[in-house]
Formats: sequence, C-alpha cells, structure tokens
Amino acid sequence: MAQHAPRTADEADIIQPEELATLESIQRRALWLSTAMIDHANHVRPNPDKTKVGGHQASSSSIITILTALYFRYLGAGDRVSIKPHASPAYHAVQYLLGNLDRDYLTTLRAYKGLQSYPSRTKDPDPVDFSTGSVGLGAVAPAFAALAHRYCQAHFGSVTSNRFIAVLGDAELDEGNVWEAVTEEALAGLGNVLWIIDLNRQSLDRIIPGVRAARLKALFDAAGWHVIEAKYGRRLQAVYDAPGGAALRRRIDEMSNAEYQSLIRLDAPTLRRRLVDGALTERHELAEVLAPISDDDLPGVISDLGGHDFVELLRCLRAVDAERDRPSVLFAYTVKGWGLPIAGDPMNHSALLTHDQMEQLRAALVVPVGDVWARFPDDSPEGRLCRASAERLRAADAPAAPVLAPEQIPTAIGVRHPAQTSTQEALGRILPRLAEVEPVGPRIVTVAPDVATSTHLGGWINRVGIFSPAEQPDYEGDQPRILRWRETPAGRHVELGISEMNLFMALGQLGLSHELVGQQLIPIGTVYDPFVCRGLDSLIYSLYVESKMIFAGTPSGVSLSPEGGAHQSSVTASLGIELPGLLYFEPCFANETEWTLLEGFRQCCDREHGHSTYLRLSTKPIDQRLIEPTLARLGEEELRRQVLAGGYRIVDRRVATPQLPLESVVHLVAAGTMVPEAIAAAERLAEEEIAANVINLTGPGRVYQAARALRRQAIDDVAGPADEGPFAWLFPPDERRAPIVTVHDAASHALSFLGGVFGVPVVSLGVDQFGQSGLRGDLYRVTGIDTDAIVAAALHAVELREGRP
Ligand SMILES: Cc1ncc(C[n+]2csc(CCOP(=O)(O)OP(=O)(O)O)c2C)c(N)n1
Ligand SMILES: [Mg+2]
Repeated sequence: MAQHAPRTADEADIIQPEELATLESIQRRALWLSTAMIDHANHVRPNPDKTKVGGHQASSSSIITILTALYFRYLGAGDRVSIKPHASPAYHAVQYLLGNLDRDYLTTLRAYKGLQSYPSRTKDPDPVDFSTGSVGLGAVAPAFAALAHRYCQAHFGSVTSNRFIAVLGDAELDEGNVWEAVTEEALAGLGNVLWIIDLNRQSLDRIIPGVRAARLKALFDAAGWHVIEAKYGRRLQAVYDAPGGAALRRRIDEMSNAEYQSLIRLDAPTLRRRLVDGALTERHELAEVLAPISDDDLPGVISDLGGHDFVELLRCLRAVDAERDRPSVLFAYTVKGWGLPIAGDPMNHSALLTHDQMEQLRAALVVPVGDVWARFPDDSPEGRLCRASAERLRAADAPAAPVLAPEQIPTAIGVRHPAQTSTQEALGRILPRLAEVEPVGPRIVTVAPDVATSTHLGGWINRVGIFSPAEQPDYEGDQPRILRWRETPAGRHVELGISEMNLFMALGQLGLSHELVGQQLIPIGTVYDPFVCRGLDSLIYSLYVESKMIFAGTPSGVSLSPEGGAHQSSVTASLGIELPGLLYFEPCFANETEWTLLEGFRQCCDREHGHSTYLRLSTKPIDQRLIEPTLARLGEEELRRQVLAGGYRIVDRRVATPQLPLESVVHLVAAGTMVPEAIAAAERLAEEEIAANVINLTGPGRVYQAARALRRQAIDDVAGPADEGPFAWLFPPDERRAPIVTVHDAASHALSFLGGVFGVPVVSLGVDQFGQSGLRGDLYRVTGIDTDAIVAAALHAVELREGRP
C-alpha cells in the first residue's frame, strides 16, 4: 500500500536551503504569471464577443509546486510529460521562465494563434509533449508512449526518450479509460512511468468524498503499481511529532474532505475552535498541541499539504527513482487555489480573482511593480537556476533515427489471392509478406484488443511473434498448431486486453514514436468495426495529436451476417469521411486492399502532412474476377491511382452498353462489399434499356474532399481549369446530369452527399436500422441493399430525373 517516503533522509541531503529558497521564489513567480495570464485574457484584453474567456486560476495553482519541483529540479533530457488540461497557464508560465516561450505570448492565452486553453502539442508555441483536454486521455497517453519506448528499445537499441510522466487532476481518475490503462497487462512493469495525482479533492462541481483516496491507492496497488504519497508538509509533520500531535493527525485524517476544505478558509481563532470543538474525542490533546502555534501561523500549518512542500515532494520523487520494475503513482495532496484568495472554495473551479485581489497577490508574491511579466535577472539565483534547468532539460538528446521516405514504400507487392476472398483475408495474407520487405517491414508493429486471430492476423503472428519485454516460456513447444504464440522481445505484435480505448491510445502513441521516442513505427491495429465507436474518444484524441497510424475495422456492416445485430457497424463509414486527419478506404478487392494499405504506409512516412488510415474491411467472400476487365482496360498503374484517389468505374456504360442513349444513364455508386450487387443490378438494368455505370467508391472520404475542393474553387473563382480530381473520370462532363443511386453496407447518409456535387437526384441505399442474425441475402433484402433494391432505386432515380416525384 501507499508508502511514506522515508523521513530519515536529512533534508539538506535532499535540497540545500539556498536552493530551496530559490525554488520557493520561482514558484511564487510561476504562480503569479499563471494567474496574471488568465487575468489578462479575461479582464484586460479587448473582448468584443463578450463571451467569457475563462482559464482556471485555481486548477493551475494547485500544481504549481509540483511543476516547479519537476522542471527546476527533477526532470532531465528525454523525459516526456503530460500536464492536466486545466493547468495549461501554469505550464506556460514555467516554460516562459525556462526561456522556452516568448514574452509576447503571455497576453495571448485563449486568443487566436496564442496559447491554447489546454496544452496542445500541435498548436502551442512552446514544447508540449502530450495534448490534454478531455480528462483522462492525456493522463494515460504517456504510459502508452512508454510502451513505444520499450518496444523501440527492444527492437532498435536506441531511443531518445527516458521517463514518461503524467500530472493528473484527481477527478481524471473518474474516467474509465484510466482504469483500462492501469489494468492493461501490456503496460505492466513500465518502471519509467510516473503519474503524479494532484489530489486537491475537488473536481468541477464538488468536493470529492474522502474515502476515494484510500480506494484509489488500493486499486493502483492491486494493479501492481508502486504507490507513494506526499500527504502532509514538514510544518504539519513537525506538529504531529509534538505532544498531542497524534490526536491532531487523527483529527485531520478522519475528517471529511468537505470539512477540511472549509477549515482551511477560516480565520485562525475560528479554525482553532472548530478543530477542537468539532472533535468527538481527544479535545484536551488537540488544544494542547495547537496552543503553541500562533494565530499568524495556524492557517498555514493546517493547510500545509505535501504537494506544496518541495522537500516532501523531492523525497517522494527519490523513492520513485528507487523503483525500476513497475510504474509509480504519487498522490500529492494539494489545495485547489493554493496561494490565492479562492483556495479551497468548493466553487473555485472557474473563479477569477478581482482587480483588487490581483493587486494584493502581486504585492504578496513580490512581483516588480511596473513589470508584471518580468523574468528573473540573469545573475540572480533564480535566473541561474532557470538557465541551468533549461540546459539540463535540453541536454544532448540522442539523435532520432531517420524517418522512411514515402518513396521507400513499394506501390505494390503483388500478393496472389484465391478467386474468392474477402478483404479481411487479403490483409491477413499481405501482412506476413510485408514482414521481410526492407526497409518498411521491421518498422511494422501490429496491435489488437484480443481479436488478432479473429481479424486474420494469425499468419502475421506466426511469422513475427508476440512482443513481450522478456521471453515467455512456450508450453505448447513444437506441437503442430495453427497459431504459434511465441512471446519474445523480438515479437512484432502487441496483444492488448479487450479495450478499444487502449487500442487507439496505443496506436496513437506508437504512431508518434518518431516524435516522442526517436524511432519511427508503422502501427497497424485491427478491431471489430462496430467497436471503433467504443474507442472513439481515444481515436479522436490520436487524430487530434496528429499521430500517424493505420487500423482495419473488420468485419463491418451487415455483411458479416450470422454474427448478428450486436456486431454490425453502420456509422463508422461516416466517421471515416468526417474525422479530420483520417484517410478512409473501403476496398472491395484483394489488390485494392494491398494498394490502400501501402498508401497508409506512405501517409505514416509523411510526418508533416500525412494522415492516419482507416481500412473498413469485411469477411464477405468476393469474386476477384469481377475486377479483371477493369484491370485489363485501365492497366494496373492507372487503376491503382484511381483506387487511391477515391474510386473508379468498374462498369463503364460506354463499354458495357454503348448502344444505349445518354438520357438513359444512371450511376450506381457502391462502396466495398456492395460492388458485386451493383454490378448485377447494372446487368439487369441494361435489360430495361437503362445504361448504368458502376462506380466502386474505394475512398469515400477522398471523394468528399474532392467535391468540397471543387466547390471551393468555384466559389473562390480560381482562374484556369478546375482540378476535378476523381470527378474527371467518375462523372465525365456529359454524364453529370444523370441521377445517382448509392449503395453501402453502412448508414445510407454517408454517401448521399454525391447528389449535391452536380445537383442531381440521388437515392441512397444503406443500413439505417439495427441489424439481426441471418443469411447475407436475407439481411440485404430486409435492409434494402440487395440487387432488387438497387434496380428499383435506379428506376425511381430515372423517374426523379424526368421530374416525376
Ligand atoms: C471528458 C471530459 N469531461 C468533462 C470535462 C469538463 N471538466 C473540466 S475540468 C473538470 C473537473 C476536473 O477536476 P480535476 O481533474 O480534479 O482537476 P482540477 O480542476 O481539480 O485541477 C471537468 C469535469 C472535461 N474536460 N473532459
Ligand atoms: Mg481536482
């Protein structure tokens, strides 16, 4: 259980008094700057919108001691840190004092192109290792980055990173994703991970019940973490050691958080009375131990918590360093609003100091009059410590290994597939072939949340093995078996427990390993497509931080048929189209799967502009011969180009039904598994004298982006011929008045945008109800995406074009 760091160590051994005084002075300035930054944004900067600007003075102040201890004493080069979202001003204040942020930015908190409301690794001007904002996500990110560190160290020998630290708000531990990470076996034993919990016992609305801290410590302990606490500061500890001190400790330990929070806001005489009179026992001892403490000192002593005591914190951090084989969590007891007049107030989350309170604070924190944004003079002890700390933090990082160039990724590797196969099987056949392809193969790492075999990663796993920091005994020995589960440090598949939140967080951080760890990885995850939604928050987080990863959602839609309604995805296609930073492909054929996967690799190699890639795959066997005529007509290179640009005409009416007039044209636009049904529908329509093109929309997101760009060009009146992108070959100019039918094993809405591109009628077929078990044919019929439904929709679309409702 929670350890108290040994108090036997001599204080002077932990920190010299002069340095302690310097740290105290730096923290005063950091507290001022962080509070003043928020004040300026809210009360000084012009605000024509009149919407509250915000910023969290209380949340920032509660980690001010922790941040000062970390950055001006503890951290070194290669340490990567995540800061709780609402303390971004405190973080920027520290970066300013370290010389990593220009003074001009101090007046730009929450302004356009200024300091972001929450730490952002992509948008803030100073170095931010991990973005935070949605509580719980930034908290766990460093632990997954440490997994990338461990993996890269085992595989490539050198890394640029060292320790991975998260400073969390205590209410972040309410989020389930935190516990999914804490109990994840793949993260076990990461001795370079430290979480510092800012235990101010307050969240947004409320004071957190006291029993929680004890429970939380027990949970971490049970999960194999090293638990330490910085509960009381040295002043309070000294009182506990005096006669009657044990009674005071019991009184404070046993009182509710709400009572403690109220006590620390009282004047000394009332505080003294409440402490004694409010006790059920030991009143005499309490009065005795409090008697020698003056009224001037009493409030400071009673609110003296370990998270605001440098010596106590540094003592705990020393205990952290002594532990190498498991992650550590330090519960640092703090006061929300520490050092401010709003300290401990239950409603202080968004509270802002008034003008008068700011003035008093400036005087109390000895900020130079007339220079509220002052740094320390270079030749002052504080200035010297700031400089020395900045140098220590910057000290020679090992150089990062070079990133592969997109040109080093093959365009195709020509895997052969049977005549009938699914895209899921195709991926399973392609990956093992890539294992040995230099230079990309060794950089591929796969991840699955307990679905590796059911998403067809078996062949890959047999080839490359499972990653484990230490070799695990293989009790199955050399017995012949379909899947060899060899766990070694050389393995290239990371198997997670069933947590899609962990999957996307792991992929996200592995996909940033070049930036955070100094070694590039190409992470590929597999997940049942419906459960993409289960990990959606961390998927969005990973895209927001511009990670470069690949994942296959498979199987998808109702095409998986007998598996039933609970496993049928529908809205994921829309996510693929709509999420920024994500490239989405829904291939139908095996060779398309290969080309789109390799495009995903190229995206991972373009660290600046590359996107993550989502392949929406299926278990439906597809007749591969259907693509042959188009392959012959366009040639492999051109077909591949069109596939990657978003789509191609797999049935071109100019070839299939040249005798039918232009007025009879209808476009059948199908994505992924629905292409064969659309082809069959086109044949039937030809019998009705309707000329149907079938467009295989391999990349609906890219096509949507092209549509957007086309309109933008028109609105902006760009000179010269418009870049029509895939529309040039999908909808040639003479066919742009033809109506469209879309068919997709996904929500019908996803492709309905196509009608708007050239302003024609569109009938969208898709899955807009929850599914059920059944044969594929039955399910296609009841959802209205089978061949009959496509034919009927096309006939209706033709009527629409002719003006009939
Ligand atoms: C996922 C999510 N839900 C809700 C919020 C809104 N919110 C912002 S801060 C906060 C409470 C945070 O409390 P704590 O983590 O203890 O930090 P403190 O403010 O005490 O420093 C909440 C609920 C959020 N940012 N993210
Ligand atoms: Mg809190």
